[in-house]
Amino acid sequence: ALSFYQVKAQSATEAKQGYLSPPLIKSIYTADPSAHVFDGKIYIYPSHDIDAGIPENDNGDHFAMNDYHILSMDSINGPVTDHGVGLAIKNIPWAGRQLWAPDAAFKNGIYYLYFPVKDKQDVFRIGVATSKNPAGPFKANPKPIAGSFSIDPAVFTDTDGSSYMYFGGIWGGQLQRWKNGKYDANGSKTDLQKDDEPALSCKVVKLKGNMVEFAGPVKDVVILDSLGKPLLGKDHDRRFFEGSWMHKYNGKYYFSYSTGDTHLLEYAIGDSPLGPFTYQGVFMKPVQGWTTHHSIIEFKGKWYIFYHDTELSGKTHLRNIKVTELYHNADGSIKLIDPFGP
Ligand code: FUB
Repeated sequence: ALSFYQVKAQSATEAKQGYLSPPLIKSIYTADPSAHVFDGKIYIYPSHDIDAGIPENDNGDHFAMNDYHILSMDSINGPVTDHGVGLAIKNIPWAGRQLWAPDAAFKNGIYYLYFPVKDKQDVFRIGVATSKNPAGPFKANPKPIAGSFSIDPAVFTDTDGSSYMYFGGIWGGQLQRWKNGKYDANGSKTDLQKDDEPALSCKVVKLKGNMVEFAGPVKDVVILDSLGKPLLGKDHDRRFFEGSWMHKYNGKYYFSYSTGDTHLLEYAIGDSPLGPFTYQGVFMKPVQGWTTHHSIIEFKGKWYIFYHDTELSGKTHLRNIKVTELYHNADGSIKLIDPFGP
């Protein structure tokens, strides 16, 4: 059997040759692109992949990143500027290892960079760093956000100015080890291991106006199927794994995520940023590489998805970010994207 983080059908050797889009930057490896429009320009907050010489394992230890580079673009097909190191692990007082997928937000003249990293006890927490410049450099707060855990923060600010953080990831992201509200170091390495019970949910929490604290309790992002039933643990083709994102379109809230071991990007729609959400389907087929992680923005009247694959390296931990247009159909559904398209 293939190992956990091994690339399957979409491996470098088996991948089809034609790619829908080219890498946005070739000088460094980048992944997990969280894109935002700040000051009329696109800023991208990706992971900065490196080869730390750590063998692939089921825990994702080979994703051993040490810093973030912030990128920007004036236009979708224009040049990409690398603003250099925006935050380094050595400047995060509480960090141990593995700077994983970040996100950013803006409020009242301050930019916020949210990042997951393992603390010195090897437990993933979410930290926050601030800057007056969207390109950084960012200064990390001395402690992680109180009450935070797991990985992949995605911060969405609604039209009423309220901000919400979605976060979590199972398997190497440790979400399953928090099932009783406390970290269980001896807990499952994968998921709840209860196939016929509801799958673990992504988490959501409202942020205080200061953007650095949770305003209330952490809640489940409930995804129901068309019959109103929760997705089950065995439903690896549909259940949440990691890499959440929220966008609002025509007054509806689109919660999107990766199914991880089945390598799909999927979405669910709700009437509130807190859910519940109704499962809709796949909107992006598997990319080359094990992980798939995206963000969605509107820019100058069009919608775009930023994503990654492994076109440059063929290695699952050395990824490169890409962008392509995303279309909402007349009925509100998202048109399926094939990364080897058109
Ligand atoms: O980049 C490290 C991890 O891989 C991210 O946090 C996940 O979403 C996956 O892309």
